Amino acid sequence: MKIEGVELRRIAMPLKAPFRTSFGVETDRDILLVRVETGDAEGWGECVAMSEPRYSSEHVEGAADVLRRFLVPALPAEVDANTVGASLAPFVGHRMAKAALETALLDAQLRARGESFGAFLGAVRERVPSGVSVGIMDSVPELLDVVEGFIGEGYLRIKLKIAPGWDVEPVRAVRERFGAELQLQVDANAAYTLADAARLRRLDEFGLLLIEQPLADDDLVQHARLARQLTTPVCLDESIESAAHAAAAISLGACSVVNIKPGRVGGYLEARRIHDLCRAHGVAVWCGGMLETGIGRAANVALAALPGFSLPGDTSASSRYYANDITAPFELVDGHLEVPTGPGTGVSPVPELLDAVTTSREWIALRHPLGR
Ligand code: OSB
Ligand code: MG
Repeated sequence: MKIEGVELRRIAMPLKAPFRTSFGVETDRDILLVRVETGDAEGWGECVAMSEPRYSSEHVEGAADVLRRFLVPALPAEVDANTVGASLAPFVGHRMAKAALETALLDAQLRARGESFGAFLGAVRERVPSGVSVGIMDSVPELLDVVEGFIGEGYLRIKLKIAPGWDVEPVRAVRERFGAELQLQVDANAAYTLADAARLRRLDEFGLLLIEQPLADDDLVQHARLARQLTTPVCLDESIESAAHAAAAISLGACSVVNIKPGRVGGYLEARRIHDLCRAHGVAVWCGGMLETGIGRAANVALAALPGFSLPGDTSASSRYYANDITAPFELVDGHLEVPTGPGTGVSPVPELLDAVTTSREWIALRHPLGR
């Protein structure tokens, strides 16, 4: 596949409601979209880097910079999305930027041959169960109202963001109000240390599906120690940036569940490798989210249809995030999202909707000397 050029497009997407976590509050997403143009097709990738490096070291402006200066210029004249990772590997890190580019290339390649992401990745389901990630609220009554709304919409699992000072009480309140049958889990985004083990043990009585990333991203050893002190299964998010990290976490006993986010691990191919590895080791996986538009969501939903995804993902409907998505909205039907079946991701931005939220565009033409 010959690439004519790559467009970096920035869009501003106001969230319907502020999303508060232990690392900050998000009100408007500043999102980088990558579009590649080939002779036969175009392909889209959504970069999940956030505007500030608080969830991870990447941020949107840094991702745009590394794409324009290093990753796009490193593309060979003849690109195969399956092997392009090797051309990007000399540049350390920047997995979210790499993921966006590789996804756009994969999308173009699959569109050109009429194959869907789901078929390519190995999806075994036509629809995937959806959970919803609920941010930190100002009060427990407000939280209960929000959770009640999501349950009413049909979400099959609730994830509560927690932080020191917002953990046992909100979890207890949700359990008391909605009962033991509610599939419930928590996400700390690395807000605790091993010194908080006694506090975290108090969550054991609530029958949670899992606790996500209680400790620092670079602390697999301490996660293993913590896991031995809890009955709640430990799930890792921030700590798992590659299949190698997943292998290390599994062999240390640092987790028994993995949240797979394709952006965090450098793309869908690495995400599939992590899925395969976890499956072989009996480690459950589920598909995380980064407040994506329909572009990123479509590919996530395809990934979540692989056989090892045994828990509902943070694959919520478009309406959970945005009043107006840039694609046809993903809708919740019986608590599930349908896996797109069209070529590539199966979705495209609606030009007028996309233009209305675009804040900048940059075209990077690919020049290969001597027709290389
Ligand atoms: O830790 O899973 C996380 C959103 C942004 C950054 C990190 C996380 C999240 C979420 C929301 O929990 C997931 C979603 O609904 O997209
Ligand atoms: Mg998380």
